[in-house]
Amino acid sequence: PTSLPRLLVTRKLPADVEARLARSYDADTNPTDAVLTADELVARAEGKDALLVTPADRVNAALIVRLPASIRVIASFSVGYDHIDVKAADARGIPVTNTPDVLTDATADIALLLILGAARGAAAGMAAIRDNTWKNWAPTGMLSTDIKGKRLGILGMGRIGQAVAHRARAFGMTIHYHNRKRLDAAEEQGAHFHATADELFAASDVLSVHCASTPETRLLVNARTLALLPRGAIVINTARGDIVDDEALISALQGGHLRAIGLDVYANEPNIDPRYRTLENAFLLPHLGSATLETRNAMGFRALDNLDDFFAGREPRDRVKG
Ligand code: 8YV
Repeated sequence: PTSLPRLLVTRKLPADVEARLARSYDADTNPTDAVLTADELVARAEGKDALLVTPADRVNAALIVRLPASIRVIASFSVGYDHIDVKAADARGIPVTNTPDVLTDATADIALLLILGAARGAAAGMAAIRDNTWKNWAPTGMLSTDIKGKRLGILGMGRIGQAVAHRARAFGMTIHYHNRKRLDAAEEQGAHFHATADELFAASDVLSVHCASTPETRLLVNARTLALLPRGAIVINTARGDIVDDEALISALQGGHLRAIGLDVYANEPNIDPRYRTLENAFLLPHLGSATLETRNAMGFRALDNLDDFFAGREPRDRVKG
């Protein structure tokens, strides 16, 4: 019998995904959630044909040059691929794939949860219940703000940004966006295009970050651009933590320029800036964007579809470009 492609899977994946990959691959899987060190990953890649990695695996140029010659393809269990130096992989002729589309709705749902949670003071409300400080209902007690009628500024109007716009319209928000290129009318659906991020910030009551993390977008949300937001604005991030300058965001919130923040991603997660843990008006989640069973199964199956394509001699559907 022909031998199955040999696959290193760096993290524990959902059971249905691992059951499928065991049928098609000679898989070296990771039975825990532990993240491999670079040395461990390189050592376990020996003799393998493919890697299945996640954003916790820093597949940078230094690691890629150390990979054995047997590695012919890298599939990421994620839509974001800023953890992989795709140019370095291309230089070794190693295609890289991601898992777009299948996690768009789950992530857009978390963005709306954060928008609503931040705008309506959900963190303070839960704290009042848990701390038993809620003593009575009061006409002016714990007042927050409606999202109806507010301007939602979407920074990066790709699949997830457009799915967030679709949801936000149902909540009565008007949609503004900045994107490298303007969408066509069908995609735009009446949203207001802003040619620069600065113009978008100035027109946003709620700013929601949905761009990829690239050298151009890193620290795009910073002291200067935050100051362009109207006073009392809300900042939401479900994209990547390194697009936001933590110091600037925390100062803008503590200084009263921002009403609230809602975050699902952080710089250096899970080792987030400790000040986030005690901030008022911060609705914070631990990177739950795609964390539903249905979505994580779909991501795993999509990653395996890409690997199946490759080993069948087809161009993988979700090959990304450096
Ligand atoms: C998580 C994500 O990485 O897909 C992405 O880019 O950030 C999320 O889906 C996911 O938990 C995979 O590790």
